[in-house]
Amino acid sequence: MSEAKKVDALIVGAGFAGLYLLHLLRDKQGLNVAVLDLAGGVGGTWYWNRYPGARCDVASHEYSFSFSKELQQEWCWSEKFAAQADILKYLEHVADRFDLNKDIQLNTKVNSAVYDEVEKRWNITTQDGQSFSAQYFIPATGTLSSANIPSIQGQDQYKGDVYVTGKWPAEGVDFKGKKVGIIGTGATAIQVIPVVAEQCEQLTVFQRTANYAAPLHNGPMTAKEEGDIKANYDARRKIEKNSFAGMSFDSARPSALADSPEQREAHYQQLWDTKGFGIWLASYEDLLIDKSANKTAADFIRKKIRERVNDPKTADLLCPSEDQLFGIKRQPCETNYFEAFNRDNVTLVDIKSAPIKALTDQGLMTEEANYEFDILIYATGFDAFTGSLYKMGIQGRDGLSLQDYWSEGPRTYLGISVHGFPNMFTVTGPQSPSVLSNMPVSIECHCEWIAACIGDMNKQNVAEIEADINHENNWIKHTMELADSTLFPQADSWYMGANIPGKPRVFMVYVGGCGPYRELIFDIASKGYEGFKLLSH
Ligand code: NA7
Repeated sequence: MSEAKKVDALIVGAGFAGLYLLHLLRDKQGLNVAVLDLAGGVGGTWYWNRYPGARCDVASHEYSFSFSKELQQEWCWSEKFAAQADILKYLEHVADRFDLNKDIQLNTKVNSAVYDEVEKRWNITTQDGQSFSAQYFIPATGTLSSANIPSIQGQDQYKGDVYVTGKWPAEGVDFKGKKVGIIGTGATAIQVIPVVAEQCEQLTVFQRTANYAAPLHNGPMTAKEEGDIKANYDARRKIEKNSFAGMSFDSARPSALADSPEQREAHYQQLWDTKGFGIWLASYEDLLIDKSANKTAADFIRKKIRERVNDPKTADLLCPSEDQLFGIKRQPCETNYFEAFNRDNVTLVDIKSAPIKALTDQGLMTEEANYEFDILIYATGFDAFTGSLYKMGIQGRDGLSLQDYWSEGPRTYLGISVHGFPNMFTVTGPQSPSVLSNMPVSIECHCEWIAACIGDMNKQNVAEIEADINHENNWIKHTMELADSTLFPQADSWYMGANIPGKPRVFMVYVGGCGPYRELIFDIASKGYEGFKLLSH
């Protein structure tokens, strides 16, 4: 093993978060920073998720950095909702424009990150035998970056090609003349299915749970729209930062139950016709709190699905059941998803009533029938929040592993810091707004807080900052109480860790909203980092 390379901060991940943090710490504070990433290029999520139809459901001008006015004026988005290739190009441009690549090591897997209590530094080792010593260790590994491939009997028997949406090959896949099977009907599959259906000979969709998806309304970005956005960026960014979800929707109406059925129908219809996430995040304030209010939106969407799917039996299967609440799983946005099932070459198979028994050499066997295909796609989601963190062998004080400390669910203070893991910051970590928000807004918020904190520590000659255990406990309690005041914890969702066998079922997101959260954490910083223990050199 070579001698450890000494840096002030070591960041893992070169997506939105890693790129911005590198810029903040290196260029604004003159620190010595290294970024490591397993991928062969920058981009994080947008490097890996190259599957057909991959696109962001947040408007392109909102799903972008706000920190550089020049950058946001220079960059032109070609579509209202950017495709994966465009977002990747944007992030590559950011890396070039701010000269970030020289401090990013790609194709580098972190094997361990261990805190040395005597030296008060993190020792990080990589699979290729490098070692680093860093005062600050910052996992910026993303919340949905560890693909979940379910364990199914006979997986090694299947002789066809297998692809996982979250690890899609850069060279693409040729579906021409192929029979394709896809497992999953979540937000990802809902993007994949209509695109692959047009390219392949036959597509069989294995659905366990139907989803409430709403039309995305993508299209080319017109010169007028771009001009209006660029003329008003400052005001728009302010609205995003102060909003609940980091997006600039009009305010939700107070209560679905207070409106008449006609008013409600008109309101839902208007959102359905114009805004992807609108019906979920900007329709009614009680939608995700009150079951009766929730049912009004659920009924509306079921009706819309039935209007779009020709075969009544298929439509029934594609409609979420009456006991499935709307929006407590992440609402997918779609383009021609429901129409894909009107095609002659697409078949929907219900694997709730007849579950998958095994993969066979030619395809898949359910409790009812056999299906054959040349290509199998897993669109089966992610081990959210903790998956990528646990792969890095993180150990804090007394050699305690993060995995052991979190054995009953993630524990953080403010979603940024973990007791027993000093000088480690979790960007958009559990118990922060994170995945229930427009990620770049939450990422910028955390990166700016972390950079300001490191700047303050250096000015005050502080060697160590660590979350106090009582404050950590109180934060967990607070986030749980907030979640319990909503319907969110009632779903078997990845927000709850419910999609991964054996994972503790704990709601992992702060639902107090981006704006109030931002105010709160910067207020805590301004009060001398209330709830943290600071130790001088
Ligand atoms: P999701 O939303 O977790 O969806 C995964 C899908 O895969 C969902 O339909 C699951 O059915 C299905 N699934 C998972 N495991 C199995 C097994 N073992 N058998 C059958 N079906 C299974 O992941 P996505 O990638 O679509 O979206 C995740 C986020 O990425 C998205 O919200 C965006 O923020 C980006 P289930 O519903 O569990 O019955």
